[in-house]
Amino acid sequence: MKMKIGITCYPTVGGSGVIATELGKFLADRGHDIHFITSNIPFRLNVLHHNIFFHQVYVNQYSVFQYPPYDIALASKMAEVIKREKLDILHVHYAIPHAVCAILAKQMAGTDVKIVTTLHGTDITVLGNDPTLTEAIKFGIEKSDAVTTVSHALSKETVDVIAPDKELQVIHNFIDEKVYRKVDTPGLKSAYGIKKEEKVLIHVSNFRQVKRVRDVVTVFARVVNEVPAKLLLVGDGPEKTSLCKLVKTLDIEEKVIFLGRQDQLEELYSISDLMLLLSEKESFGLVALEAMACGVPCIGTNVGGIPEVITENYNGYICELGNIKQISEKAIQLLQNQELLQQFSHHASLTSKEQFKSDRIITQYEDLYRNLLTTS
Ligand code: GMT
Repeated sequence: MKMKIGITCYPTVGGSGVIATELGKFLADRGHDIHFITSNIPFRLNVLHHNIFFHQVYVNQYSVFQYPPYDIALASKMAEVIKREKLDILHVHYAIPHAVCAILAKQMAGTDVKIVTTLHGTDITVLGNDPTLTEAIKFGIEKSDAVTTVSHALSKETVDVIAPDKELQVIHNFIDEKVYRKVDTPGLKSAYGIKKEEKVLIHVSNFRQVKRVRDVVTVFARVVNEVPAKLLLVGDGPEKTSLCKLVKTLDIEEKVIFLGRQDQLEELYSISDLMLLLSEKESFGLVALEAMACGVPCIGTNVGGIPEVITENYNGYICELGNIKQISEKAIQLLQNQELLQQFSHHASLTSKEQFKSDRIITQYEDLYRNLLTTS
């Protein structure tokens, strides 16, 4: 059954936008009509597909309003698209504002479009604890026709923080295996000044405080005392300036390469030996899965959904949050053992191909949509 599916997400760089966009692309490949309803073209929507459509939400600023009415403009655009395109499903990413807007839009449109909400983390782990928003998040979850979370850990946290009267279905994240795979990168290492004998550690994030990039740098400072290595720091965000200072203080400026935001991540992963994801909040950790798909083992913290992606002593290690000594020792031990490193690298790519196979995960979303349409 071919479905007409609307998708709303934040179109900016970020895991939730990536998942929403990739899901739309995969569903379009399966013959469904996909309608993105977003404030800007999602950054990963970089293909021309005859059944992918984009409906832009315009938010005008009026002097009588203190704040631009994004939520109302979005709900209004959603209602317009639901009616005109006869949407079967509206799949929104984030409970607020998107689920709440979708519920309002459904009422405006007066159709029986089914609303699916996917929770990605920040909407629960940060906003869920803000008393000014709790009731709106609960409402968005309970009034959706179906709600998914990207990990078991996030489901548990949603129940603990919001206690919604709603079943939550876990559908893990996925990556596009055609993009994320080990690729040939002739000359890339030497272009970055990385010597043959040096190991490459990588961290990718938006450099927010929750990502604990300071821990990444501090761990690396210990690693580089024992193993010739370079650290690639990919991304940008509020912590960048203080990180540059830390790198200087630790006297490792020659060893750390700040790359800023990058697009061709598969090439950077392909020259890396180890990823560090040491966050204090992480509902899934999509970058760990991307790295693993390119054969890079990961060390992550025992936080949120990270242990659902990284398996201890198989494709990496799970360490205590902030335990610099433990994390550094594990990293050094792995980087000094070429045989183990190769084994973990092989396991990492197996994990992405088997446990998080995109085909299987897209089918889980398709089944969810179909069930909603056939059981109503
Ligand atoms: O991690 C971020 O700061 C971005 C955030 C987002 O909303 O895009 O990522 C969240 O969703 C991703 C996709 O499901 C997950 O892989 C990330 O773990 C999650 N981030 C947090 O939970 C902090």
